[in-house]
Amino acid sequence: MTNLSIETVSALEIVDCRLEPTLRVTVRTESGASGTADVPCGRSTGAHEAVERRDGGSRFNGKGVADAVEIVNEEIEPTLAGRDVTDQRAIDRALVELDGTSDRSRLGGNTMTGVSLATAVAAASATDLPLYRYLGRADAGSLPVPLFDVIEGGELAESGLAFQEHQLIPVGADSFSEALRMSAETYSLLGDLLEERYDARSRNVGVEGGYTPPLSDPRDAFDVALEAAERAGYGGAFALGIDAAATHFYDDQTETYAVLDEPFDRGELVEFYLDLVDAYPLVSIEDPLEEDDFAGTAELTEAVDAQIVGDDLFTTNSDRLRSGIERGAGDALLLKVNQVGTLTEALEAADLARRNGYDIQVSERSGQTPDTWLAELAVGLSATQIKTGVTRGERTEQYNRLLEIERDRDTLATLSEPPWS
Ligand code: 2PG
Ligand code: MG
Repeated sequence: MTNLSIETVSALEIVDCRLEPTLRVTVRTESGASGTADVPCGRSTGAHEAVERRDGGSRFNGKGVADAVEIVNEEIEPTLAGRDVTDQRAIDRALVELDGTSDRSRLGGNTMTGVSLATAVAAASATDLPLYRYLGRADAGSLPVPLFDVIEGGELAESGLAFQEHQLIPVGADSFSEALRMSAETYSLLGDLLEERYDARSRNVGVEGGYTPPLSDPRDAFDVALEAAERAGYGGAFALGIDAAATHFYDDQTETYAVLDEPFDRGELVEFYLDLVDAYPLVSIEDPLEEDDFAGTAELTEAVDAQIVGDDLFTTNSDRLRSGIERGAGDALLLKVNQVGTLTEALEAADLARRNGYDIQVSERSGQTPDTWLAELAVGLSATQIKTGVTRGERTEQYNRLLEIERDRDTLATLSEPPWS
């Protein structure tokens, strides 16, 4: 045994920002170093994501993770004890083998994600490096550009909007701290503007801290967001993005999408996106079509002058990403570790994306905790973009960690250059 050997792996059932159970996993080494990671949970999940292990029954309305805790303590700890904590690949391979399923349903994608991430956090601590530096080795790049989900809809809020996220992107900022300040000023004025234009209840926020005005047309959301930017003195310094999360307003019986009053077929929805990009500074569209429509997504990617991000489309899965690359579907990968279940596989998907000219957007889940491994991962991976909602502590802690990294690392004081730069 070396002092980098894993001694214990343990888990605790905690709650996320929705007061729903999730896992906090701790890995300890023989040398006494330890690392803890919390597991995020999605709501608008993709059909091809790693399956979470949940208890069922009445406890926590079926969402408890007591079985997963037991799996960590009884099965995973004996499997990993004695292994080198810095050998992330071997540890993740052992988890995949121990699980033995293709969808991670035996151990649970949540269980595996927690152990995998806690291993990396413990390894960083054991080698005396900040996590972003450990993940990025010597060359952790510049800071990611943040996309702020300022107006919510879809599965994340009852605003009436079909698209899940309407994002403001501070494309005119020169540094992360400037991007954050510009966005904070604009977000605050957007609240005033929504109250003037609609009602005070518009200020209520959804799961990710974005406003929830009573709108049904995304163009109204764009107009008001751009006007807030003007008022803040940043006209032209913000672009727009959306996460359409189209699977969640797609009816597979009629093969139509419920975006506005009349349902759209695929061709009409593609036309709608093209019109939006013509009329607005819309530079990023996530999941424009239902999650298995590679052909339609490829058509749009080819036709539109905006980044097309695959979330439910790729589910951070190299096989699905490869299909997308072969067909020309999308040109950016949304990266969520718990979609695939291990850090190694997420990093492999990131590598594949990068080798094929796809940008990388590191992303939160709608169910988060204030754990900041996400911010570290974005920097460690040199991802050009991060999306992590807007307000609420579990989101703002990511921004605060990025501010610390910016301060600590002069060479990182520059912002990345996503495709729209
Ligand atoms: C998304 C995410 C996060 P969820 O669709 O991109 O914003 O939602 O975590 O619910 O899948
Ligand atoms: Mg999404």
